[in-house]
Amino acid sequence: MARQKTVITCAITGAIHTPTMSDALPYTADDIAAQAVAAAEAGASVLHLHARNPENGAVSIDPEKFAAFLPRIKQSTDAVINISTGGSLKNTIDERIAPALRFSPEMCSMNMGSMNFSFHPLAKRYGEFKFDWEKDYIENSDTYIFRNTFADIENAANQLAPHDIKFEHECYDVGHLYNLKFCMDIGLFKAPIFIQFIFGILGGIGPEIDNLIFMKRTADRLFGKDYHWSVLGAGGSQMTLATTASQMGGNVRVGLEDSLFISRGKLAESNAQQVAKIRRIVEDLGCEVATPDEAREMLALKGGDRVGF
Ligand code: KMH
Ligand code: ZN
Repeated sequence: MARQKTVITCAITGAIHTPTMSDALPYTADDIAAQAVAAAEAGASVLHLHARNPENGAVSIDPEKFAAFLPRIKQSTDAVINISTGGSLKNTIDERIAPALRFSPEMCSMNMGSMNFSFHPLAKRYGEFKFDWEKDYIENSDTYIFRNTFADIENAANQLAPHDIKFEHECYDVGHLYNLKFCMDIGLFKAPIFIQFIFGILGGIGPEIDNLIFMKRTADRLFGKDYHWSVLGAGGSQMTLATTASQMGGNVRVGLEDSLFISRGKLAESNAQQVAKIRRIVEDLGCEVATPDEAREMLALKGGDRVGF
């Protein structure tokens, strides 16, 4: 049987890293659009997008901020657009899904459980910050609860259902797979589902290969053949876990949202550089990278002509 091609998702900017940590982290609409297009040209078939305040790089879930770059990305690339619904640890689920409701993308994220979600240890690495908001934002992340209750998930799924959006089910620990199974059993999500196994977030499961095998085995037991999967390793585990996942038949996610580095201790110059690296590894090890249309077919997406931007 032919081996399934590998879908590379690139997560362009996210909500964890701040401008002080890397000059490459995009936060203006121009830079988000340019880096997204370059990542697609380098081999990413899915672009996972957050928005930021163009003045100071602060995280934003304002749909207007998405409006400043979505049409530009669509004009220049055929890649699948995936809009985050998890982009703030401080807002309600209704506020977080507003961009996806307004722009009706082919994909959006769906976070599958409530958890601690912290990056406060990063604060100690930087003496000075480019912008006022950064230090408190990072330090106070030890007080954040990333809220995704069953009621929140059901509310988001019901509001988004008419848009026929495929979810990137973000699972940060093994319990989240059981949450997802429960939600499928009550009819909230339909197969084939797409699961993003996430490793290395403080508050979630750690980035060991043993844990990847455990998550995969658990998902096999719960979902049988009715699912596709991808791996996101945060920080230093990004490339190792992506490489392992691709060799296990899974898909991969890279991007500056998840790691600012291209190799140990060396900052990445761009999102595209990370995509090019994982593409090279995947191809050298005998797999083929999926085009956007191949990703659409595999994940049963509605098509780029049915989005709202
Ligand atoms: N930042 C990642 C660890 C989302 O956007 O909904 C998870 C994420 C969540 O991408
Ligand atoms: Zn994200």
